[in-house]
Order: sequence, then structure tokens, then C-alpha cells
Amino acid sequence: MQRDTAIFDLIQEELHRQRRGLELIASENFTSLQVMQAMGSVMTNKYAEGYPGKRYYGGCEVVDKSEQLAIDRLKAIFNIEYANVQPHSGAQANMAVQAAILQPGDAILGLDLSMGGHLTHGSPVAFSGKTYVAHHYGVKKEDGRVDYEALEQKALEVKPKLIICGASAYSRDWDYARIRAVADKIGALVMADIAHPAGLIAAGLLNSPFDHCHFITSTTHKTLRGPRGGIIMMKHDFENPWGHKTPKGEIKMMSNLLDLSVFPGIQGGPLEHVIAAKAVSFHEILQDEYKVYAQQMIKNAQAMSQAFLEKGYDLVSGGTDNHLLLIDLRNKNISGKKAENTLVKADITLNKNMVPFDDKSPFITSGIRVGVPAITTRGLKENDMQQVVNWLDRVLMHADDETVISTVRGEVNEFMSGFSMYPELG
Ligand code: DSN
Repeated sequence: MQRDTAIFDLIQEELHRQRRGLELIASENFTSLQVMQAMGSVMTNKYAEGYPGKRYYGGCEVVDKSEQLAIDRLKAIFNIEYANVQPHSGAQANMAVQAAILQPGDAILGLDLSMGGHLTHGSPVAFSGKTYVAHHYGVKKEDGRVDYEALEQKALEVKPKLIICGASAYSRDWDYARIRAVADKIGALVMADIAHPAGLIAAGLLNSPFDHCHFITSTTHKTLRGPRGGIIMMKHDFENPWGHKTPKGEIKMMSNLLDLSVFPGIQGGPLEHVIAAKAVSFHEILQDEYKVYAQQMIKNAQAMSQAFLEKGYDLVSGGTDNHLLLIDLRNKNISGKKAENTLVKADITLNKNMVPFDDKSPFITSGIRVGVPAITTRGLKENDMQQVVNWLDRVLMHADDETVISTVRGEVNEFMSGFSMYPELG
């Protein structure tokens, strides 16, 4: 068959784009070569609907072992009893948990999207907001931190069956115990979506939700540095307090409900090539080097935060506990959209982001989100963060000056050429 040069040329082009730029999108990372090799393997050819040992197809004896390894390694990372590694994405993981325990029209309570929350936590444009009656809590205007008192008041008022914590643009740690205490008052269950900080939690650098939240979901491609995908976890299995009837009778245990909710509830054949790659990344997380990486993410985020503050940038909540910063650009007279579009011309990628109490639309935004997982993987250290912030500042303060932008781009490219990336790929 004729080689598809069009796509392979584009893959090469993307490799060069990734190599030469400063990647500051907080939800992106660079996997190891062996993670990519597992993903681009013959595992992609296999149909394996079902779970290890209970499949609807023959020939699953090998993928059974691979999927079981992924499950066992994930359980070892977080010291938990239950893991499902089949969700194709974080959105699918969240959908599966909600579909397992809720009925259409049930009330849920999650962090408002405009305050750092996620679409799958009850946004009206997503399945969660369309299927369930979604209520939201927010952050406090004075310090940008989750308003736990308002959360409690709202929970007592609307009595959600599920409280969701976790965010995609929140730079502070969570008080999971406090949220569980609220949930217990009203008999609600709690789901923590740790897609962003999962790697820092795995390394023991942030509060752990596992003792407090009934369900924990995550993606595998952000701070966990694995392939693109989702996972669902529970520290302990337990009986569904609301019972659950299926055509085959009542199902009591949450582990069964969650498995059934992923397949056949919302997905068909699992992506066994991605699951194999998840297993490889979980193996990497269990090594000592991963902890060093996670610690470096924190050091880099702290150093970056300090450098931005010294230049007068307005960080939401005044700083960070994790791997990202949310910056309100209103005092710098540039919108998030213009910042994103200008920085990309200097080979610096990040995303525009609404900030709490934003007066601009999600297409414009007043802020940007800056993350360190990818540059930390490249090998940048805390001493490099001042230079990174200097480049961002120069571009943002000269957003209409093509000479400045192209000079910064040259400096960024030259600097990043000193951090080798996938040398095996030529
Ligand atoms: N899109 C992810 C992020 O950028 O945080 C969340 O789904």
C-alpha cells in the first residue's frame, strides 16, 4: 500500500512544533517514548468488549493480562481497591460515574465553569447539565478560593445527590474532608475529578481525596503523563445507598455499577492500545524518578508564580499550590484571547481562560492559564522560570510589535533546542 506521506509529514511537522516551543498549556504533557510505542502497537487491532476474564470476544487472553496490569498498577499508585481503566476520556469517566448512580432530573452540585470548573460538572451545554438539574458553587471574590460556606448552604438548600469537586482552572488545593462532611449531612455522594492534580496527589504532594470522596475520576494525560484517556477509582467498594434496578435485577455494589456504566452503559470496545499505554505510564509513576518530577513541577510553578507577581501580574488567589497559575490580565490591558493569539506567534502556547467574576465572554476572556507539567518534562528547572516569564511579559507588553514577537520566538527556539525531546525520532 502507498505510504500516507500527507499524514506522516504532518506528524513530523507536529514533532518539530512541540520541540521548538514553550508548552504552557496546563493540561498537556509529553509522554515517554515507550508510552507512545504501546499506543501505536498491535493492541489497537483487538476487540475486547467486557472486562479481563469476562469478554464478549475470543483471543483476549493477552489483552486481559495487559488490562489487568494497568488496573493493578493504578491500584498500587493510589493504594485503592477499585479501578476501571477503560474510559476513553475524562469526560467519559465523569459521565459513567454520573450515569451509574443518578437518574435524569436528579440534582448535582459542582464548581461553576466560569470559576474554574469543568463542562462535565453540570454545564448547561454538556450532557451533565442537560440530564441532571445542575447547581453550582464558586470561589470567593476576595481571595479566589473555593467558598466552602456557600457550597454548604447551596447543598443544604438544593440537596444534590452528587457533589462534584475538582476543577480545570483552579490553582489551590482542595479540602475534601470538608466537602464530605457537607455531603454526609444530606446523604449525598462525592466525586472528585482530579484530572489536573492527579500526578501531584500520586506523589503525596497535595491532599488526597481517596479517604473522603466516594468516586475519583481522572484523565491520564495531564500531570500523570500517560496517554490521552480516563480512569475511575474508589478507595473502597460500597453498596449503592439508593439501590439500582436493571433488567437482570438489583445491582448493589458500586464496583459492578461503575463497570456496567462504562461498558455497556456508555462505551463499546475498550481501546486496548491506550490501556496498554496507560499501564506503561503507571509503571513509570511507580518509579522514584516520578516523585522527583512531581516535586519539580511544584518548584517550577512556585518560581513562576513569584516571577509573575514581581512583574505586577494579578494571580487569581495570589499564587498556586499545584502545577498551574490563573492570571487575570485586566490590569495589563490585554484580553486572554489576544494574549493566546500573540504568544503562539512566539512559539509559546497556553490557553485563554475565564477568571472568576469575568466580565468578558469565554471566547475573549480576561485571563490566561499557565501550566508547568510539559516544560518540567522537557527539563526546565526553577531557575529557568524567570526567563520564561520575561518572554511572556515582553510579548504581552508588545503585543502589536512583530519585531519583538519574532525576536522572542528566536530566543525561545534557541533555548528549547537545548532540551532534547524524543531524540530517537530523529
Ligand atoms: N480540556 C481540559 C483542560 O484543558 O483542562 C479539561 O478537560
